[in-house]
Amino acid sequence: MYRGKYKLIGQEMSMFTRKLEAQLRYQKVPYEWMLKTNDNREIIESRTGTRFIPALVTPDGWMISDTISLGPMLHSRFFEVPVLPETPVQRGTSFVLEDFFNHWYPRHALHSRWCYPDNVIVTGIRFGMNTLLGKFIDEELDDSEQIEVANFGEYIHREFGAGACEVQGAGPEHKGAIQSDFSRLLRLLVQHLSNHEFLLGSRACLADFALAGPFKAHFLLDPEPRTWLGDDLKF
Ligand SMILES: N[C@@H](CCC(=O)N[C@@H](CS)C(=O)NCC(=O)O)C(=O)O
Repeated sequence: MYRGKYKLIGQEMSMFTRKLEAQLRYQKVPYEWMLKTNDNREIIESRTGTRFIPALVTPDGWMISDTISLGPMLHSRFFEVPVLPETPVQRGTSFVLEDFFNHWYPRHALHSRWCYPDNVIVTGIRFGMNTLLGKFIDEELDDSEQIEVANFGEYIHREFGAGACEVQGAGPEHKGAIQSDFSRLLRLLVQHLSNHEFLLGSRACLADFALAGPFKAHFLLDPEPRTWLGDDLKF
């Protein structure tokens, strides 16, 4: 009944879109991407009831948002690849860690994206590709498209980025605290993942996807946080 193709609606630079993508990939859910753009924004938001991404379209015709509830739903639907641990302690730990990654790392993600002018330029072009042109970030741009996206970073920084950093306590004045907290995370991860394949052992759980999201959408993609990765994660 639930077999068939799913659709992941979101954007490539969104940590929660990448979180859901990680789960879809791990569970081998058949899916395709649909970028949320200025042209389809209204119709998507009228169905999901929210401006937040991602949303998931299911083969049975739902369009649902919020990875917090989508995670367990996909766990049940694709039970051959479970992503909720069986024991109560591990299951509880997975939810606690998922919540922590969802709510703590947006600070580092927002700060590293919007508080460094060179990063704003690069990331703005990528946002413009997804939002204005409906293109993926590895696609080519012609001359007029390049002009269209050139100053989009400045626009999103003004309309969203600067304010979001302030609300999250992640503005330029928090540079030292955020960078040192990020180094601590990296040290712990390198130490843990040198002995374990995933956060809670040999299988991924919801917390792993919540960790993968900000790395894929921000820390491994944006030029600024890539310089924070240090020797252990040079690539
Ligand atoms: N609880 C939601 C959070 C989703 C979320 O915060 N998405 C961000 C993008 S990564 C968003 O849509 N932000 C839009 C905004 O703040 O206006 C989930 O887990 O899916």
